[in-house]
Amino acid sequence: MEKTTICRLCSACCLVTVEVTDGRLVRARRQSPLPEERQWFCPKLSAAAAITHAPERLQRPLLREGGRRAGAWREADWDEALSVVAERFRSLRHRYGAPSVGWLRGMAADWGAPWDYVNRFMNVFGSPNTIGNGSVCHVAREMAHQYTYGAMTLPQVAESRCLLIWGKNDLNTNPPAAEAILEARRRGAALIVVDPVRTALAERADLWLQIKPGHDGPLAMAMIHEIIREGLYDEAFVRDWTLGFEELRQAASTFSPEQIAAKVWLKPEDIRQAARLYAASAPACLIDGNGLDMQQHVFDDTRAVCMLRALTGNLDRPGGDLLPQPVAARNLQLQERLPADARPITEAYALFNSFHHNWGLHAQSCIPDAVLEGKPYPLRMLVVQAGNPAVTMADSQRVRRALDRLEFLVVIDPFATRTSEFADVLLPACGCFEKTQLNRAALRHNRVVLQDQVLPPLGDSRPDWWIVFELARRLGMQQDFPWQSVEQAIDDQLQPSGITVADLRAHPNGLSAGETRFHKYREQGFATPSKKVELFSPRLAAAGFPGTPCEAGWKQDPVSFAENRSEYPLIGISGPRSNRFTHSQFHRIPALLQQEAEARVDIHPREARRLGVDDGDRVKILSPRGEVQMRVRIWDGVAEGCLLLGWGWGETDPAANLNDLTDDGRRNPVTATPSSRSFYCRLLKEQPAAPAATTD
Ligand SMILES: Nc1nc2c(c(=O)[nH]1)N[C@H]1C(S)=C(S)[C@@H](COP(=O)(O)OP(=O)(O)OC[C@H]3O[C@@H](n4cnc5c(=O)[nH]c(N)nc54)[C@H](O)[C@@H]3O)O[C@H]1N2
Ligand SMILES: Nc1nc2c(c(=O)[nH]1)N[C@H]1C(S)=C(S)[C@@H](COP(=O)(O)OP(=O)(O)OC[C@H]3O[C@@H](n4cnc5c(=O)[nH]c(N)nc54)[C@H](O)[C@@H]3O)O[C@H]1N2
Ligand code: SF4
Ligand SMILES: [Mo]
Repeated sequence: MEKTTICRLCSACCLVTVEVTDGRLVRARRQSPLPEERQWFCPKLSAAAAITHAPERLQRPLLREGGRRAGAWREADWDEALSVVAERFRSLRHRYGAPSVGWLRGMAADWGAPWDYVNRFMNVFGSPNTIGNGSVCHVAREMAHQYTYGAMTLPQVAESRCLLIWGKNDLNTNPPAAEAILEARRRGAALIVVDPVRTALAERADLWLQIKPGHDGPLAMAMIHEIIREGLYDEAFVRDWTLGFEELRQAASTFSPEQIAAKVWLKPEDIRQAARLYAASAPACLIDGNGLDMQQHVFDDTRAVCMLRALTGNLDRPGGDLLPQPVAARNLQLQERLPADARPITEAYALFNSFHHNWGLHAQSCIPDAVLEGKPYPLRMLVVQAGNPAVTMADSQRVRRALDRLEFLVVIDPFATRTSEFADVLLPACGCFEKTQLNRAALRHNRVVLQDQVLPPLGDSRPDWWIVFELARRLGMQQDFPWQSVEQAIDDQLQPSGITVADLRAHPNGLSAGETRFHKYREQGFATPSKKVELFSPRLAAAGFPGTPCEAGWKQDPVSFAENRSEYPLIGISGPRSNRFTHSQFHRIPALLQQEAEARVDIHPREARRLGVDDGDRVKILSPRGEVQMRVRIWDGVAEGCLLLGWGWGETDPAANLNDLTDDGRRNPVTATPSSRSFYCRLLKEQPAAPAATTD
C-alpha cells in the first residue's frame, strides 16, 4: 500500500510517498515536481525504514526504580505510567504551586499542533512555563522579521533573478528548497552566499562572502551603507512605506565597506559587489537561515538583514519575499485561563514572550536558571517532549546538572537519550509516520498540510497528542479536552478556515487560504504598530533597546569567550547540519554512518600546519566551559583561525558533545539567545598512548 504524508524526520516537512507492507514501512520517497535526475536526495528518508523500526525504539512506558543513580527501569502499562505522572503534577502544584512544573519542547522533530495542546494543558493546569527551543532555532529570527515588517517572509525563488542566501544551507537541510534554488540557477538567477564555510551552495555561487563567524550585523549594515550611498534603494517604497530611514542611514554611516571589511574578514569590493548585485537585480529574494541564529546579536543582526529586503523594494513582490497568508485557525491555547498574576520563568524576556499570538515562550535558557539558581523562582518538575536538551542546549554540563537537580523529570521520546538518563518516567512516543497531526509549520505560511498516519504505532508507543489528551483527562480537564480523536481536534482548530481533516486527506498537497496575493500592504499596511516597515522601531526604543540595529556603532566581538581570546585564539563554528542527521538523532543508524562514523573537526591546511596536526589525528578542543574530542579532517573550505566542529554527536559519543564547549552566560537581551554557534576555543593534539612496557 502507498500513502502520501509529511515526513517529520527533520523540520523540512517534505511531502512523501510511503510504501507499507504488513504494517511496516518498506520505502519512502519524496514527491518532487522535477524529473528524477534533477531531484535532490535525502539520505535520512532513504533510511526511514531503519529509523522507524530501529531495535532501540522504546515500546513500553518505563518507570525508574531505586532512584536515578541505580539506573534501573521497570516496564509499566500506560494506565500506571500516566497515573504516576498525573500524581506528580498534582503534588507539585499542591506543595509549590503550579508554576513549579515546566514543559520543554524540542523544535526539530515534532513541530505539530501538539504544541498547542501542551500549551492548553499547561495553561489550564496553571503553569505558564511551557517553553520551546526557539531562542536558538529560528524564533528569535522570526521576531526580527515581525518587528521589521510584521511577519516572517517566504522567499519567492522560482521567479527571482537573484538569490541572496544568508547563513542557510538548504542543500543539507531542505531538499525542496534546494531544488528550487538549483532550478533558479539553471534559469540563470544570480547567487550570493554569506557563510563562513564553503558549503556546496557557496561553491555554486557567483559571489561567496566568507564572513567572520558571528559578524553578520556589521556586514548587513555595510551593505545598507553601500545601497544608500549609491542610491540603489527603491525611493518610492522607502518614502511611502518605511519609518526611520534617516535613523538607519545615520546608523549605517559608520559601517562603510571600507571601514568594516577587514573587521569581518572580507574585502571592501566584495561587500560593494554583493550590495550592488542584490540591489540591482530586481526582483531578488533573500533567504536567511540558522547561521544567524544562536548568535548573541541575532535579533539586531537579523533586523539589519531584513531591512535589505525593504530598501530594495523586494517585500511582498513576485520573485521577492512574500508576506505569508496563513490559513485562519483557532488559537487553542487558553492563555486566558492562567491566573492574571502568573509570571513565567522567562519574565526577563517580556517582548520575546509576547511577540506572537501563539508562539508561546522560547527563552529556554531560563530553565537551568530556574532549576539551579531559583531565578526568578524554582522549577522543580519538567516534562521534556521531542527534545534532547542534555545534548542540544548551550553549556550542556550545566544543563545536565539542572536535569539532575529536578525533583521529577518525564521524557516523551521514541528513543532513550542522554536526557532520559535523568528521567523518572520515560514515555514511548510514536515516530512521525505513526500518527496524524496538523503541521503547525505550514499553518504559519500559505498552505496547511496534514501529517497523516501511515503506520500503526510501534509496540505500545503512542502519538504525542494522545499522551497529552490522556494526561489532561487524568488531571480532571476532560471538559477542556473534549475531543475523542485527533481528527476532531484538528477540525476544531481549523474551523475558522472551513478546512477539515477530510478535505486535507483529499488534498495531501495541502490547501491554501486563497490565491497568493502580492503587495498586500498597499491595502492594509504592514502588521507593525506604524503600519510601515520599521527601520527604526519606536516600540523597541521605548522598551530600552536600540531602535535601529547597530545604532551605537561597532560593538565588541560578539563571539563567545572573546574576553579569553589570548588563551583561546581559534573560533569554533558549530558545524552546519549534515544531511544524514537531525541534531542528536540517527547517529546509531548504520546506513547513515557509512560516510562519516564519528565527529570531525575541519581545519584549514595552513592552520593545521601551525597547530601541528594531520588528517585523522584525534584532538581535544577546549573552551573555558569544557572540552571535547574529535578527529581532524584537513579542508580548505573553512577559514584559517576557525575550527568547524561536527554537530549532534554528543548523543552517541559523550566525549564529542559540542555543547560542552558553549556558553550560556551571555545572552541576547531580547531573545535570550546564547552564542552557541560561534565561540573562541583552542586545540590540543592528543598524545598517542605510550606503548605498554611489557606484555605477559
Ligand atoms: N551548539 C549548537 N547547539 C544547537 C544547535 C547547533 O547547531 N549548535 N542547533 C539548535 C537548533 S536550531 C535546534 S532546533 C535544537 C534542536 O534541539 P532538540 O529539539 O533537542 O534536537 P534533537 O536532537 O532533534 O532532539 C529531538 C528529540 O525528539 C525525539 N523525537 C523525534 N520525533 C519525535 C516525536 O514525534 N515525538 C516525540 N515526543 N519525540 C520525538 C528524538 O528522538 C530526539 O530525542 O538544537 C539547538 N542547539
Ligand atoms: N539534515 C538536517 N536538516 C535539518 C536539520 C538537521 O538537524 N539536519 N535541522 C532542522 C532545523 S531545526 C533547522 S533550524 C534548520 C537549519 O537549517 P539551516 O539554516 O540551513 O542551518 P545550518 O546548516 O545549521 O546553517 C546554515 C549555514 O549557516 C552557516 N553559518 C555558521 N555560522 C555562521 C555565521 O556566523 N554567519 C553566517 N552568515 N552563516 C553561518 C553554516 O556554515 C551553514 O552553512 O535545518 C532543519 N533541517
Ligand atoms: S529533508 Fe528528508 S528527513 Fe527531512 S523532512 Fe524532508 S524527507 Fe524527511
Ligand atoms: Mo532548529
